[in-house]
Amino acid sequence: MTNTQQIASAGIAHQYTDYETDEVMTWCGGCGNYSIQNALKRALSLEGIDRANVIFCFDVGCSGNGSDKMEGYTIHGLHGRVLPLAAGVKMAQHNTHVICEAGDGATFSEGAGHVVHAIRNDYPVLFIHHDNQNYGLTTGQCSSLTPKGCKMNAAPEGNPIEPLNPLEVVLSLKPSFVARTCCVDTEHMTETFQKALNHKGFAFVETLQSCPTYNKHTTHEWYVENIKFIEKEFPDYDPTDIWQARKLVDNTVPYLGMIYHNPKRESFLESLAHKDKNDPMLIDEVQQVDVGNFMATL
Ligand SMILES: Cc1ncc(C[n+]2csc(CCOP(=O)(O)OP(=O)(O)O)c2C)c(N)n1
Ligand code: SF4
Ligand SMILES: [Mg+2]
Repeated sequence: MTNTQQIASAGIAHQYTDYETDEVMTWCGGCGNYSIQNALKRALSLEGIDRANVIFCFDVGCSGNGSDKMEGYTIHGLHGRVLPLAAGVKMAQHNTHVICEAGDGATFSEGAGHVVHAIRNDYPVLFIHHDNQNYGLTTGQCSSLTPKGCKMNAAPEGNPIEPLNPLEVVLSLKPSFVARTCCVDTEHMTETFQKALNHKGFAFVETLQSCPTYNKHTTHEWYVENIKFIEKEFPDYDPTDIWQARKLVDNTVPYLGMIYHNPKRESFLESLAHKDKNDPMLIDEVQQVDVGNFMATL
């Protein structure tokens, strides 16, 4: 059975596809965000995850504008601040899938401090990093991931600064799940998101994304020509070996696949197990309060 047939037989695909809206489509033609969102919907359908059991947390940016193109429980946070928001949602809703999406500007510039602590705490969240190597929504300025020398808005002579290597940063933080995929391969993205949805801790999915309007260096065509698959290139690659992972990402070749996985790490929720016997869990602290009288005074 093909993936498409499996999705149809899963019976819930319509939850992710039957969405009509009067909102104006704000993504440019050919933007990588379309296929990323499509792959995420496919992954959720294939995993049989009911839309009622998912909360989507979006950062600000073109990637964040996915929030009005998806029906379900969606929250649109502040720029660079979606990770603490998503962690808070998960603390209050342990049994709900929390999916968090943010751009490279949000993740490695404005919100760089938050990604450190999200990984350190291993919050059980699927994090999709939309890496288009620029500030798309604000019309193509350099982010901390724009390659040196690229001519961008506000840097017409070329970016003078060396970029960060996002996966070097992530791997230095002792993560539990790191994978890389790319918007030009829907099947690969779907499978990667499926794996990440089944991880019990923080799943960092580096998603290489084309931005045809402002990113003229790593284009859709460039990715099609340059992506390589870890499984094919390195049949003996061991994703549980952090040093192998660090060596793999110290490279400009966009190798796709499972880069690092530590299934033995105790997840954040497991580390809270002792609270069951002592304090209430956060979700138990939420009380229903009638605010009617208060509202009447406003
Ligand atoms: C704290 C803060 N700083 C700056 C902005 C302005 N701003 C909005 S979106 C954006 C760039 C978004 O880039 P990125 O996070 O990479 O997302 P993309 O649009 O590329 O998907 C900026 C600088 C803001 N809204 N809030
Ligand atoms: S500016 Fe770039 S990232 Fe934003 S919608 Fe257009 S193509 Fe996509
Ligand atoms: Mg960006």
